[in-house]
Amino acid sequence: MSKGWCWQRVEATFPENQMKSIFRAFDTNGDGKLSRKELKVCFKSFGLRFAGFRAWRAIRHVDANGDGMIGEDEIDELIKYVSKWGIIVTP
Ligand SMILES: [Ca+2]
Ligand SMILES: [Ca+2]
Repeated sequence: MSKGWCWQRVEATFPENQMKSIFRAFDTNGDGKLSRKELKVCFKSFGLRFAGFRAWRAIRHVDANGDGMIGEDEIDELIKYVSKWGIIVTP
């Protein structure tokens, strides 16, 4: 598989609790879940291109209960997922 245009990486390291509070901060409607729209804004803020596409991919990959959003208990998986893009989360 070739390294596609969509897998641009950023270099960023966050402690886990900071990363979680960043994700929570992007829950703009306060329902405790990250929608695709909220996630897109979040990824954009990391300087990632194709944020909308990434948000869609991330939710498809991470959304365990199938409600189309990232809930509190799915954030751990999301953190693992974004590490592929160079966003490294340390304990
Ligand atoms: Ca929300
Ligand atoms: Ca979910």
